[in-house]
Amino acid sequence: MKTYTPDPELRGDYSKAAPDYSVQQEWGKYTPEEHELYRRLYARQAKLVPRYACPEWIDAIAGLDAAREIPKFDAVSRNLREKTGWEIVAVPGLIPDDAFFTHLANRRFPVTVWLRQPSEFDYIVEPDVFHDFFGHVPLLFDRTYADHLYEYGKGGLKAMRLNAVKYLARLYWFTIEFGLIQTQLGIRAYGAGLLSSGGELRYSVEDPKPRRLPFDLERMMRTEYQIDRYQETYCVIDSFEQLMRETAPDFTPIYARLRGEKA
Ligand code: HBI
Ligand code: FE
Repeated sequence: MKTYTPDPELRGDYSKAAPDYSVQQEWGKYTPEEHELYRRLYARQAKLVPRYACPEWIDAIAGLDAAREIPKFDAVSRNLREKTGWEIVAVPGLIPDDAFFTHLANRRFPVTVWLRQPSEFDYIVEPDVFHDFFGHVPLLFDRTYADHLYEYGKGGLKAMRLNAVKYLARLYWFTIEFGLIQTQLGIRAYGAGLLSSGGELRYSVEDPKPRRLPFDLERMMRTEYQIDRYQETYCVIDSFEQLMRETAPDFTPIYARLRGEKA
């Protein structure tokens, strides 16, 4: 088995992680200050999401009772298992691609246990529990989105064998992290990086500056992304069914083409 040396800059305690990188959430160890910070993050986003989040996300968060304190993953997992067969698995932070994809391919979504510092209220580079939970978990209650993410996990393991994770990661970035969706109410956000952001959520939906392009798989896979500023380009899907349908084909010839090989 490959050993994983976390980037020395990565936060989180990897020393107690199981081989699949799971840890205990140890909910009792969160401090009152952490619950308070989480509550403030939640309250800020709660003012924005009615106008900017997609309906599926809004419907799901209502059933989660996640506004008061950092949620207990076990309780949410019980609920989620019933609805879509998914569960949450606690992780120390970013984990290697193979571990990440393997969890998704088993309908387990890795959620970081630690919360950002108060000084990072507006911006954080790495995913923390607020981003992972608030941004990603509600949509796991949507059957089509949940099925897509399961397929993505399987596609990730395949992309590793084909040495093409770079291309697949771009798809994830422009959809699961920063995706927009066309709805009857106009364009809304479903990407977790948007839903958990104090500034970019409104920007992505409303600001005239960024480009909002229709779904184009190869274009996404060709496009490098910036992790440290608002996106210049967003991809707008028509529906989660479209996302599922357009990502169903075998990507092997596309990867070959992108590498400049003959398909
Ligand atoms: N680990 N915890 C965590 N969360 C992620 O979103 C994540 C990860 N490891 C790898 C990874 N994402 C990406 O490289 C893949 O989506 C491509
Ligand atoms: Fe994320």
